[in-house]
Amino acid sequence: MLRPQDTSTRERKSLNGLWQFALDPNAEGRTGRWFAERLSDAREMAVPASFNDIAADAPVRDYFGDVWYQRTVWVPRGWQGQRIVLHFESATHRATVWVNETEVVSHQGGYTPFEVDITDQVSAGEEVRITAVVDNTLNWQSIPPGVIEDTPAGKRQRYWHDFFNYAGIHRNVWLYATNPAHFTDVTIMTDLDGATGVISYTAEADGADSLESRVILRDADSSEVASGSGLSGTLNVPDVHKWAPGDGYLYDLELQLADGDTVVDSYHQSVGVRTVQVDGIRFLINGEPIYFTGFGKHEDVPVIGKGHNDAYLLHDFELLKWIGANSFRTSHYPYSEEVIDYADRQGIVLIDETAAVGLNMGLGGGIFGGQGYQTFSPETANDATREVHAQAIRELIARDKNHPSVVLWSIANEPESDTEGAENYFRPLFDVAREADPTRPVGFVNVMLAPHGKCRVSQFGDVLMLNRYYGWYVNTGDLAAAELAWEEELTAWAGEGKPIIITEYGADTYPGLHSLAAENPWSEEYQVEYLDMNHRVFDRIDAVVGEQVWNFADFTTTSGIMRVGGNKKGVFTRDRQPKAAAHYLRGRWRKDL
Ligand code: BDP
Repeated sequence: MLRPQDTSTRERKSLNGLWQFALDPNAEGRTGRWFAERLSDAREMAVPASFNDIAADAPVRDYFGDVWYQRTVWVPRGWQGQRIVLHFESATHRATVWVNETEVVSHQGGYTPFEVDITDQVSAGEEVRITAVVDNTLNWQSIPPGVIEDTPAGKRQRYWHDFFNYAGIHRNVWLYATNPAHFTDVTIMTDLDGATGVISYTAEADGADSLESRVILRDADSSEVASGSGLSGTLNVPDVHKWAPGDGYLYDLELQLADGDTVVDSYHQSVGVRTVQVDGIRFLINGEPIYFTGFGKHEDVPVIGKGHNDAYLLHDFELLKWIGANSFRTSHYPYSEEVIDYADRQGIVLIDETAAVGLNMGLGGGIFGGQGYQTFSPETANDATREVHAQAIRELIARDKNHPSVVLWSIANEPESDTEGAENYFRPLFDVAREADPTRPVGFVNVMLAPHGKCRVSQFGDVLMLNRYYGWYVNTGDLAAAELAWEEELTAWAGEGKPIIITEYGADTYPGLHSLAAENPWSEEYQVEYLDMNHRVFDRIDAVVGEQVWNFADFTTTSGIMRVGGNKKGVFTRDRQPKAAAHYLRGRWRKDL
């Protein structure tokens, strides 16, 4: 699938803005054909945004089930004879869409795009009604998983991940037009031959049999540097300007379908020329070792929840630069494509993660209450779940395969990984990822419950990604004991001979809470001491090639006795003010100061 864009032959119309919106607590809308007319009893809802925090209304915030979005749109009159497509960048966690009374598409998976050709349902110059029912419930066959339980107080949605189940239409919605003959996909792979960049491209097109296909590569100044013909080929760029961490240099590859001198479809794909490789315990970009500095993040801001917002995007990247971070992980789901594009342009390195989080019934007894389920079983996470998970991996890679910023796929966060069930579940998923992308390393994020010697899934990964909380969940307040225990475990992992990225370490910190006794958890001083202890350990172990603090900013999660107004492990507060740890990290990461 290609991202909608405006080009000399393509045109988009944004459907962002205010839509009609209605909850459907009795699940009547589908059988009652709510799509067939204007939604009754509707309020207005912002798109893109999570719906949860917009209304001052607890039933909206905690709602689970179907919600309905509806709006009308005029199909531009100039689109006569064009192929017209309706495109959602995401709908969390699944959606079915109608154009007028015709059902046109369904999609599951809350963080990847879907689209449908609606040429036959619409006419240029006429108004159409678009209705989407979005269902945010989580079950054992969704990624992430969850369960709806009957309680004396009514039905409750439970899930096992530590962030709020924000839902709705979180990203852009587009109507766009192309020529009936058009490109449908392109895959770029890049390599280096000395100072020459080697770009291989493979495009796919529909209705293009009698057309000529060609490509033009331009540098950042729009000067042509190479060209080719055919749906696939290789371009060489002498003295290439490589994409590298901190240097988000991008070329533009224009794909053209031409009928003689007439270009009928033009699509622009940005290209960063770089290589990624794992070599023993080193992680190499362009043959040079990288040490990852940065964070696990969330898409999480006041009022709009997980809705994409350009201002926060820019501000967060400013803060990354300020603090000296070269990378982050899209914990715990694929982020908006705007984020990935911007990372490409800023030279920020990404670990790109699926939404497979919370597949672990061993976790969180104290945080989320006893679980009472077995993670992998015919009744819980089963073969059908694995197929949904496989599809989530394929859709993530299909969406993000051409982004130079993405250097490593994370297929899950902290799943159960110390059982035979886990091994059987995950082995084929690594194959799915490698088949979808033979060029990037693949891994998953290991949890503290499956330490070295117990984990049965790490053997499949190219890189070890570890989340550890020595000095927080264990050895709380005793950093000396934590340091010894942590170094012992990490030394054992180092014996695997793979690069290790510490993808989470962190301490909840209430901003403004200070303590002279530095070993007083929740204080700003403790967060600094805790991080410093971790860094002493990392610096003693060669195989550690990265440190990503949990978390960039405080974020909203489910309520619980271990959370005070959300998860407070942020180095910045939710409104992006620095805690003491931010200044400490800046001192460690900004080598230029
Ligand atoms: C890890 C999870 C992360 C949590 C974090 C924490 O990967 O989502 O928010 O711990 O406890 O288990 O803060």
